[in-house]
Amino acid sequence: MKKCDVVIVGAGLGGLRALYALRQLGLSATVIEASDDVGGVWHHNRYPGARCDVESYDYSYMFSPELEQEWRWSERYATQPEVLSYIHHVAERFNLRRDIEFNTRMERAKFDEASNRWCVTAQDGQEWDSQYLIMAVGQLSTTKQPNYPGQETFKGNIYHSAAWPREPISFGGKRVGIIGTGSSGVQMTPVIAAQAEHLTVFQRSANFSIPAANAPVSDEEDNAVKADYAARRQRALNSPSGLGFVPNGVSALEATPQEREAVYEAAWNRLGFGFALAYKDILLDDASNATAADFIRQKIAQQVDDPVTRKLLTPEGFPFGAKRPSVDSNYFKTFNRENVTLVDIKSSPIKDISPDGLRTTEREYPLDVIIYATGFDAFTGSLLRPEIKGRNGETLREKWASGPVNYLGLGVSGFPNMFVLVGPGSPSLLSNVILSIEQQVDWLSDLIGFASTKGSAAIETTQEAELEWVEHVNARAHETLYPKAASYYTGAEVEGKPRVFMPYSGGVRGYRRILERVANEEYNGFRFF
Ligand code: N01
Repeated sequence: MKKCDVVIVGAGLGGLRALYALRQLGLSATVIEASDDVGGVWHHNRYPGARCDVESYDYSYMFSPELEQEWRWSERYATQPEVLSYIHHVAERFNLRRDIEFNTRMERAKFDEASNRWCVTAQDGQEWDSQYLIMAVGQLSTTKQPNYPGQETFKGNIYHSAAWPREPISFGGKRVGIIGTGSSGVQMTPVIAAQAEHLTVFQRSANFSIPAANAPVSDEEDNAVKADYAARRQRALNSPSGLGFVPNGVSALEATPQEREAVYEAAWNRLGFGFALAYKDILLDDASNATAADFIRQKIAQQVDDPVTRKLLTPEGFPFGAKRPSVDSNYFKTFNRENVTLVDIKSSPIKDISPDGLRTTEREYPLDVIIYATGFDAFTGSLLRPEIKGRNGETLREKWASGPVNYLGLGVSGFPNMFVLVGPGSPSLLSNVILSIEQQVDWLSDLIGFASTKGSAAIETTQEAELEWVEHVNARAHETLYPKAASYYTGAEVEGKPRVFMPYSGGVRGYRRILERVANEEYNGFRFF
């Protein structure tokens, strides 16, 4: 058994940042990573058209001013290969690989109450004895794989967007079917449509999507951002979502229809995701939200020629933004192409897959390639896959049987010295995740430093603090419109999953203030022993 201070699970953006920070603290850390390289979701999601929908300058680490200055982003929204090469650069630049065990999937971990240490076991039998366990496994890393009858008989290839092969796939001359129209489906549709002989998109629910307004980054723009990077970071840290967009302080209902139209038009043409902040109450008030949703529906209508397809692509029945909207490049217009068909699988669901294609309850679609863009078992999928045993042998699966409970999203009572990065109960997927990672990792390093100064072997969340936090997360969620959609924020993406609102909707600034207060109160809500 190998001994170290910290085992970090996952070598994505979170795990790498945690490794860097804990080394700075003088701790010995080992990262275990199931795949053969760094990058997490950016390593796996290689589908055509994959790109970040947070602006590159904001979707990057802020811990190293030199890195900030030297890295040159080529586009406003970086492609997957560019984000991945950035992550590789970081891993090399800070010499992180030497502490990463690749091809090593965590199978279980057990807390030993006598020594206050974790025993972490990998699938291949390797074991680590560590004081701390940090789960940096990602929120969107356990794929949701449909299991249609007959899929094993399909003569062509079936791919999942998040388990994409490394070698390029040629769609030329092929009849391709995409199942799923979330961000992944929306990003790949225009790119595959331009290559395939025919593309059929199987849609269960339409969602809102905002144009990315992507553009190359000019030298002038690059210089301007870098001259003022610290201020840009401050804006991001002080914004609700960590994206740097300062929300318009006005209610959508206070504006005249003409003013609203102008504000929405400007946001539509430039802000991408930030469209939701065009007015302060779009995500809070049904009537305000309806003004934004109507504007987007009009925009969709203007882009789609065929009335039946247009209606199908128009989202209805839930507020804009309550389900994560997509950010797209020419998604809706793609359905005007002769070689693209949209199929409504809500009214005629997929029945099975045959050797030659896919059958809905209505008809058969001959296909050469099928793509599942069906998403993930979000937030808890990867946390609950391994068996994690805390105090008294209770597993995390048992503890979270009715949904995740934790304190600040970070600590779980009964699981001393275990911390979760950007998981449920934290701003996580409601924020610029990389900023949230840095916020949590720096705070966690201080917490661990504090425990070590006190001479404590263990840090554990109290049950009272945990209960209060869960109530607070719920209360904040119910001040918003988020719970009004069946989304992966609420556990609706997986049948049988507990239906609770998972991320913290109080914003990264609000969250940071809470973290600061807790730290100033000598980490109120944690006990040290
Ligand atoms: O997954 P999703 P995603 N049969 O869950 C449908 C991030 N991301 O991979 O809505 C038929 O959003 C499902 O339909 P419905 C981002 O946070 C970021 O697209 O459940 N259809 C839906 O249409 C994003 O939100 C980037 O009715 C089925 C789709 O599949 C998150 O990842 C890029 C089905 C799943 O959509 C997830 O996005 C891409 C079934 N059995 C993704 N099961 C960036 O740019 C599901 N669907 C950073």
